[in-house]
Amino acid sequence: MKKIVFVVASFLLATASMQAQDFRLQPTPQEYVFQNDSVAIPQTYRLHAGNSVSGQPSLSLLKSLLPGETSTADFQIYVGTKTDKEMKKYRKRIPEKADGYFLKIEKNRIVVAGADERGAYYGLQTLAQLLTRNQLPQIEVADYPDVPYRGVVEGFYGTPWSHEARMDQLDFYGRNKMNIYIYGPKDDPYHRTPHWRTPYPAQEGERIKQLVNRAKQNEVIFYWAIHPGGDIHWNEEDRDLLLKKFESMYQLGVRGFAVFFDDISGEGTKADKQVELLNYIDEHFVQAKEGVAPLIVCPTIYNQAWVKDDGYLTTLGDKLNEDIQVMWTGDKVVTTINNATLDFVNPLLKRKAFIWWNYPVSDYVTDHLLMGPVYGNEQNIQDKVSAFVSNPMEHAEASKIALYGVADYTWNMNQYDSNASWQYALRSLMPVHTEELEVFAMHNADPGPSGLTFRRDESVAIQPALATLADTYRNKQDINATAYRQVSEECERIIRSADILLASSNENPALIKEIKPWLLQFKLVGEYGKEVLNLINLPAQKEAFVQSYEHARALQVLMHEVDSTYNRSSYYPGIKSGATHLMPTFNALFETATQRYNIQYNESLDEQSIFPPKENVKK
Ligand code: LOG
Repeated sequence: MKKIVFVVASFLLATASMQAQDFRLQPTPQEYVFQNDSVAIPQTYRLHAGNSVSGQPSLSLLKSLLPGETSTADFQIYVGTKTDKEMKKYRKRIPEKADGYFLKIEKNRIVVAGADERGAYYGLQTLAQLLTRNQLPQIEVADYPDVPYRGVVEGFYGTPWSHEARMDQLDFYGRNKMNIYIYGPKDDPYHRTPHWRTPYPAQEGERIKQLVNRAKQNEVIFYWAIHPGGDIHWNEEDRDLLLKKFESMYQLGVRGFAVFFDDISGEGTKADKQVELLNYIDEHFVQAKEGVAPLIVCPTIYNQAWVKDDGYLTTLGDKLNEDIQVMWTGDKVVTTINNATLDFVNPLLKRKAFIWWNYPVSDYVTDHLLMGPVYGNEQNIQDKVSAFVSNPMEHAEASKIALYGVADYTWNMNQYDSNASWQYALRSLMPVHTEELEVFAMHNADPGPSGLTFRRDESVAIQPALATLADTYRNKQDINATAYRQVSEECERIIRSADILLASSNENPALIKEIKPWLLQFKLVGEYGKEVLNLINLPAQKEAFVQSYEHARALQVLMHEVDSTYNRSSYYPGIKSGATHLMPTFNALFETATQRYNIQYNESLDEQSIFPPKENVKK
């Protein structure tokens, strides 16, 4: 579909208080037109609300944004969906897409017209973003998502998110127009073996109830996933226990259900048995009960690299009831999503794949943080997927950096700009110390080598200087002054950013708490880099060299200590920071400088850098 985007720059320039360059609607709307004029934020207004939004999240959101409703005001606000008579005049302007909306702000009126209730809610979320300015722009927005279901699957190994983090995430999804959250943390014993058959204890059940309600307020569909394949018996007893568990979740308010068969072996993997169970659940539970969303399955073969000629996917595709959604992670377990893998799998599944995107999940490299931009997914796959959900890190707040990107990408693929979206995420998470967070995030982005072979760009801007420095030093050429200065400045920036972020926990307490061990490590990386730069400058000064060497060595010991003190995850314990470009370069410089010193003075300083430790074998 062709999209038209008009942004009238003069409007932005005309309104000095708006800091135009910082303003961005998120996710990027499909079409919008700014006029030159702006409108004062109405203190009072007369409300014309359609029946279809009465008692719905859209209306509650409006009332929380603008409390001044009265029957006498001049300013009018119209809210509704295309079926409401109040919307008659605007019906033609509403995009004919689920979750779509039309928003118009004029001198004396605001119109929010949804294709459906969720669309009206999203129109109000756009209004909410515009209300963060001093004045409202006169604007017309016609908007809808590219991907019908966008959101998160909490599907990682490791410590499940806390209740508070989940509540906060659901609000975040609402604000960013994501409409699905799938609960399936591997280490919740009631999700998987051993207790998938048992209902939650009362207190945990109560929490699920709260999550369901919070999801509803945010127009998010709350899915609860069960993972029975580790020890399921294909008999009536287990089938009925599974349905009983689902029934207990239904009683808590859950209206979306998923069955995960990933990462299992043995009996549970049989395609025909899985299909039989899933169709049974579909017919006797999902279809039979009031208001339940389509069933989702994560198959055992959920990525292209694992496909054999055993007909597993063909069986699912041919035999699963047609409204059952099937998850797919792409051409490998952890990868970016492209047309080729969808062209491969959709015909086998006989439906559009439901994408489970394994990013920014870090359970296969828990000693790393994945804080870089979201990039690499092809930007024209919208018509080949039924949904796109991201599997995050066990660090909920830090995962938002990627989730802002996922929300933006899935809403408006063609116009997705990964760097702009990343900048927006950094600014949203740390509005005051955005630059410091950017420095940290750019150097903590790559998972590093692992069996899953997924890599991300890291330390991009400083890479050329690091390479020049390392090459010239190794080849005994003169130290390149520019590269030296750039790396030196980067080390200063790293130290400064780490300190400032460590001291800024009041700006985003949850984020700083999650990343604190990595900030401590990051600061040491900066200090180590700085000392190594000293070291390579000092071959002629024996004493000064030894002092510098001792400090660099001490910093290696301290980094080792951070690495062996924090994050005792049973998966991959430890704390790695700047591990792809910064540390290897600093270590190479350290080692070469020490070798040369030993030769020159016939000494025997230990030439091996001791951090990171050598034994690091990953899944
Ligand atoms: C698991 C998932 C895990 C992810 C990354 C799927 C469908 N299942 O290899 O729980 O977080 O990889 O390690 C997986 O991706 N298995």
